[in-house]
Amino acid sequence: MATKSKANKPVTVKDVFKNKFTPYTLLNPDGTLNGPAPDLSPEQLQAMHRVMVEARVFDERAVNLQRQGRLGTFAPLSGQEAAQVGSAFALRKTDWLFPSYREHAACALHGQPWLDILKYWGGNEDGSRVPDDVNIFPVAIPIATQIIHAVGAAWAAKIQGKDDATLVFFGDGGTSEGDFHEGLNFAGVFKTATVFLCQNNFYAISLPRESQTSSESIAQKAISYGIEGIQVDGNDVLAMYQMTKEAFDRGRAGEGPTLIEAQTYRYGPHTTADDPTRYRDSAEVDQWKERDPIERLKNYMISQSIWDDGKEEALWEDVRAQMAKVVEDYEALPERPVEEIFKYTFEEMPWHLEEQLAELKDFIAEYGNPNEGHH
Ligand SMILES: Cc1ncc(C[n+]2csc(CCOP(=O)(O)OP(=O)(O)O)c2C)c(N)n1
Repeated sequence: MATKSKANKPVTVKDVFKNKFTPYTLLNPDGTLNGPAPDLSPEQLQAMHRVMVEARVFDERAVNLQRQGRLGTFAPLSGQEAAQVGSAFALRKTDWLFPSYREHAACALHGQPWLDILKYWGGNEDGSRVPDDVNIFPVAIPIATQIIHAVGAAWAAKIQGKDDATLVFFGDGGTSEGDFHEGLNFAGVFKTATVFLCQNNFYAISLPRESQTSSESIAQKAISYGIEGIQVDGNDVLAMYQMTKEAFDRGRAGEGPTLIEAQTYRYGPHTTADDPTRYRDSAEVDQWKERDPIERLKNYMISQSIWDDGKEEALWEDVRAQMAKVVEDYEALPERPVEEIFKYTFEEMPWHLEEQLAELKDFIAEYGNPNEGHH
């Protein structure tokens, strides 16, 4: 797992690229390091830790709300916090983030309010409206479509003479889509400042990674597009930050894009509509929990004497109160009219949507609103 650094030189993407089929780990589960620490202040480490805890608590609350019929379908991320927070921490405010549907931690870190994320999953159209000064694209449900958007945006920035980068998230399943191929190919040719962040959580819903592709790794796919691809321990927030930061630096300098395969795991179901016990063993889940990303950073901060058990306890308490308020605010929102789900794609509603809306209204008149109670 570990990649030793020579002398005291920080390990670079190039070093890791040489042993491209071995995931790079900097921070071990017990909190020890395999090389020099990245340049992060105690406050920055604590900020990373806080967002990871926020994401974990948000997840718990959102799944419970869904189970109680108080929220629509939800895609939990627990277990994948480090892959998202480590990489998104390397973004500058002016860089653009392109999420799929599971990147709540990355989005919150880059400035999207938790309440908006909850609104999205509650079917409230406002949840797709990102604040003006926050550079995040709307959630992409069609797999891998966001990849080409991210390349286009980075190319546009390059044409405009800006050194803004783009970070795009997708899963191991997303790499089987044509958009993945087109995006990486284009980015390689035009040397866009794009980081392709594959969170390989080893399943695309129920389909295991081995059945997804016969490639030995996802990272090696980069080679065919003439770009660098690396495997990183996705439960190691420091390795994720270090590699993404360097990939951005090279991208901004015109040296092209990077594919990062972050090996991680989702503890929960694909979405609340999925039952993972039908396709995976609980022993496998337990094994990954021993490499928990939040525990790992906590252990490191304690070893650096910048954290302690008391602070940890107070943090969880504070975050639980924060998320309780988010849920309270969400549930206090006025109910939205059903027309809204038909409204925002076309300036004028086409005939087939008008027909569907009329049908829905008839249904509600006869049977009541199935969405009642959702905000
Ligand atoms: C183009 C397209 N095909 C199929 C689906 C249905 N679908 C939703 S999620 C998913 C699996 C995606 O797995 P992966 O890319 O590994 O991402 P993960 O959910 O594990 O993060 C599929 C097939 C979809 N949303 N879009």
